[in-house]
Amino acid sequence: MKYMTAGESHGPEEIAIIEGIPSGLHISEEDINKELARRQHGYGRGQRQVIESDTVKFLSGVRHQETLGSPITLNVHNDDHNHWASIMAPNDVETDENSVRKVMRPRPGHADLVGGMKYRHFKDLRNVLERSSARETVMRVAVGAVAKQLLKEIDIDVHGFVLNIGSAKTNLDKLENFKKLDDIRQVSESFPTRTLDEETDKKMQAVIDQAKKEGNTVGGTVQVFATGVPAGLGSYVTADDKLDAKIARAIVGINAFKGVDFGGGFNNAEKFGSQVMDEIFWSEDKGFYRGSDNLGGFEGGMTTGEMIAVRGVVKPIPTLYRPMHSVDIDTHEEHKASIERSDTTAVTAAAVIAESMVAIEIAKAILDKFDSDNLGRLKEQLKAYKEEIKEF
Ligand code: EPS
Repeated sequence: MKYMTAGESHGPEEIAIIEGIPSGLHISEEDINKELARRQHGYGRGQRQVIESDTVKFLSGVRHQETLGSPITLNVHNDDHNHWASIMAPNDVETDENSVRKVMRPRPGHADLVGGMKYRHFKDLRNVLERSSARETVMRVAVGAVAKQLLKEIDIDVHGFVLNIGSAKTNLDKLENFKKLDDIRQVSESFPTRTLDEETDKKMQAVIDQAKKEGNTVGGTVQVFATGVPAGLGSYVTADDKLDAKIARAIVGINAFKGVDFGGGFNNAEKFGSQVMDEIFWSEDKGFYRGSDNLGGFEGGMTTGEMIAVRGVVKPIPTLYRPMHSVDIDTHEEHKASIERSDTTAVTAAAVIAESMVAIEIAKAILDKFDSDNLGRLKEQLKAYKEEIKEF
C-alpha cells in the first residue's frame, strides 16, 4: 500500500490517491467523514474550522461501497477556497488585485523562510505556507480512515488521545477500569481536549484560554495505542524494514511533531534493564506473551504481539498573534513576523492524525507481508500465520 496527497491550504481541493488496498473491503464516505470530523473538532482550534465541514468524495476505486483493488482517489473540498479564489487562481497571471495577502516576514518555527530560500519563492512566502500548512493532514486522516477500516476487519484497533497540553497533564492511572482500547476511546472522545479525565480537561482548557488571551500558542504530547497486532510485523534484518522506525518516521512527518518514543520511551533511559525488559511467559491459549509492555510492542524492529504504544511531541503552532522577531525577505529590515489566522493549539487534532499514521504503517506492514489482492484471502493467510506463531 502506498499513497500520495496533493492540495494547497486555500486551493480548491485536497486529494489523496491510495494504491494497494485489497478488493472486497466494505467502506463508505460516511466511515471516512466520521474521522474527518474528529480531526476538525477539539478545544483550541481556530476560525478556519468554522468555515470547513470536511467531507470526502470517492473519485475512484470504490463501487457499491466496496473497494475494487484499483487506486482509490479521495477528494475533500476546501470550503474556504471561495474567499481565496483569485489569490490562489492557477490560470490567471499575477496582478495587483490577486497578489494581496503576500507573506514577506517569515514566522519563526514555520517552513516559511527555509522553504522560500530552497524553492526561490522570494516574492511571496505564501507559495511555501500553502503546502506546508497542516491543512494537508485532512487527507492523511482520510487515508488513515481507509487503513483503519481494513484493520478493523482483522481485529486491530488503533486509538490516539492527548496526554498533555502545556503544563496540564494526565496519565493512564486516571483510567482505573481500562480493559480494552475502546474504554479509552469512549472516555477521551467525550472531552473537547481528547484527554482522559475531567480535571485535566478543565486544566487543559485553561492553559489554552490563557495562551489565546496572550496571543500565544501551546503544544503537547499525544499517545497512540494499537491492539490486536500480531507478532512478527517488520523485521530486524535491515534498518529499512524495522516497523518501529517506519512509525517513528511517519509520526515525525506530521506537521509540528518534534519527537517520538515507544512504550516507556525516554523514561526508560533512567531505569535499569530489569525494570525495562518485558518478561516472557507462555500459556496454552495465548502462546508466548509478555508480563509488561515497557518497550511499546517492539523488539528488534518487529511487533511482539503486545499493544503498540507510541507517543509524539507536538510543538506549539508557530503563528503567534503577538508575533516574534523576523526580517522582511524583500527589504531585509527587522520586523515582527507575519500573522496568519491560526489555531491556539492543534494537539487534539494531532492525536487523530498520529492515530491515522500509525494505522497506515500497520496496514502497510500487513499488506506487505500477506497476499493482499483480496480481503478474504488476506484474512485466511493472517489466520494461518497467527495459528503458526501460536504453535511456536
Ligand atoms: C494552518 C493555519 C490555519 C489552520 C490550518 C493550518 O489555516 P488558516 O490559515 O486557513 O486559518 O486552521 O489547519 C487547517 C486548515 C486544518 O484543516 O487543519 C497552518 O498554517 O499550518
